[in-house]
Amino acid sequence: MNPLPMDAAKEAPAPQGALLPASGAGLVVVANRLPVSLEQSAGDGVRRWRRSPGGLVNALEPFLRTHRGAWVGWPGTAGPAGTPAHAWRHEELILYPVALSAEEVDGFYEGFSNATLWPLYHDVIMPPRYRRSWWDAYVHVNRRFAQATADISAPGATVWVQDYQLQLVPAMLRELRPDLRIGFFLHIPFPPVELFMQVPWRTQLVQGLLGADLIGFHRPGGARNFQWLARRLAGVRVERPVSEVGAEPGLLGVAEPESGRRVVKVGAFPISVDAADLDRLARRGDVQRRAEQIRAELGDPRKIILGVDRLDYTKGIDIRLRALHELLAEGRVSAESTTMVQIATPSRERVDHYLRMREDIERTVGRINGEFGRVGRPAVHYLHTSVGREELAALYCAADVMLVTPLRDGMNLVAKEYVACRADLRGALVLSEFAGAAAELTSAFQVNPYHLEEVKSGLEKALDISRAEAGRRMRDLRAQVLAHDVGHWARSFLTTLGDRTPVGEPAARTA
Ligand code: GDG
Repeated sequence: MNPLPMDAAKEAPAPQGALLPASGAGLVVVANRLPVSLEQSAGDGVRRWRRSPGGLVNALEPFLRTHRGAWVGWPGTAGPAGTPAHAWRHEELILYPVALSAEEVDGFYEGFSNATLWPLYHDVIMPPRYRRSWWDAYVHVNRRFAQATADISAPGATVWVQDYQLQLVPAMLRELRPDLRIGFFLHIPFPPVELFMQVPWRTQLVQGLLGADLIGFHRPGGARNFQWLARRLAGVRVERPVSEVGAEPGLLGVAEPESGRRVVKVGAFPISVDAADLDRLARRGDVQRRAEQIRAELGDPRKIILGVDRLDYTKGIDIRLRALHELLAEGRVSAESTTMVQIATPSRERVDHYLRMREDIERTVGRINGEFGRVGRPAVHYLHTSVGREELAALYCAADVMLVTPLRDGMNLVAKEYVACRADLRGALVLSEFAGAAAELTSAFQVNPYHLEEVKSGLEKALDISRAEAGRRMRDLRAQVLAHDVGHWARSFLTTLGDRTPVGEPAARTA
């Protein structure tokens, strides 16, 4: 039995069993968070590990499970620094924790990751803050992740590093373990080059990523921005540009002291959801009954509008509330017949912007309900909480209109989950054109979230849609999501990463 490296974990059920093969794991996912979190049960008060909600976890967990890989990540609770780590098992997953101290969480996670990179990569919706101490923490913690991964990877293993918190890991890991095949995937948008150039440590970030054999983005635009920056900041050669369409990745030639040249592939891999699983879940009798019950509990309105997001300023929750408010005020939507439900999952509650945004949103909800609600019948039901998977599926099934209005979003899985849950071919999706998902979900009502009148008319059209048009649009959307699910995403990334077909000498390509 291996102890967990955190005080809090002493109250959790003990991890069991001999885990990693002596030679190490053959497939390793490295992410900021482990795919579990410690939760206290309301019933017996005991703290247990639970699978955490969130895009990354939902996307990777089913795939990793079938491949019996290991997952390196932070368990989400600060513990004493430098505690030795041990692999442990949760259900089918082998987990390898990287313990972070409270200071490391402050500098690396809340500081550089969430107050510098997150706003910068989302079009500076909020001003990014550049602090040298946060950068130092980022470098230090990335090195810890790289070391942990080097310790548990089998010779020649495939390692898949995830997301913006770990952009230095590929190069650090390559230095420690040149035998590994290293992939990196960015779950958030990669910004326009002019914005990226703000970062005082821009060259180090680009060089960190260039340690990978394959660097994946949601959209070709992000991949192209990266290629341009790699040439400009690290002097690498663009041997094949990323194309808008087509499966072939772009190629960068990196000069290496020993081999002379190493090829880094760069491409777009739009993530998706476990569509078949959600489809099955949503068809279940208990989920369908719960959807009907939700409708009844809301007072059987003619139309239900739904929003589901982490409470984050990128998601445009304020915009959709403003759109609804104006439509109600103009008499274009009636609170008698229409009710909105907004699930806002708590997120990053220690970062200032988030506290202010939460207050703003709650004030707006209060104002709408004050003006348009009546006793027992608010216009907006706002829940600052996370709901279970079945409940979420039931909400998707109950919603006539799904409102997804981010100002910028790497992909947005909620939009795809809604579609996957609507086998009945009913319901309508209003989708921001600044979500990565907009490139695939072209039969949604697409809106520019910066143009309030457009959001209002998109919402109005979705509310007034005929049964036939809803069916046509939903059939198109489902064809896309069911054929391009999360398995397709993971397979295409790992196949491209594993493909060692010689990609030609630079002279032949650029002559
Ligand atoms: C990042 C990128 C990209 C939310 N509330 C509840 C709940 N959720 C689940 C949703 C969905 C996930 O969380 C959210 O995923 P998103 O894609 O919408 O957004 P981010 O968390 O910002 O994810 C994003 C993603 O990474 C993957 O690459 O698409 O652009 O920002 O799966 O269902 N799940 C449950 N209860 C909730 O209350 N059970």
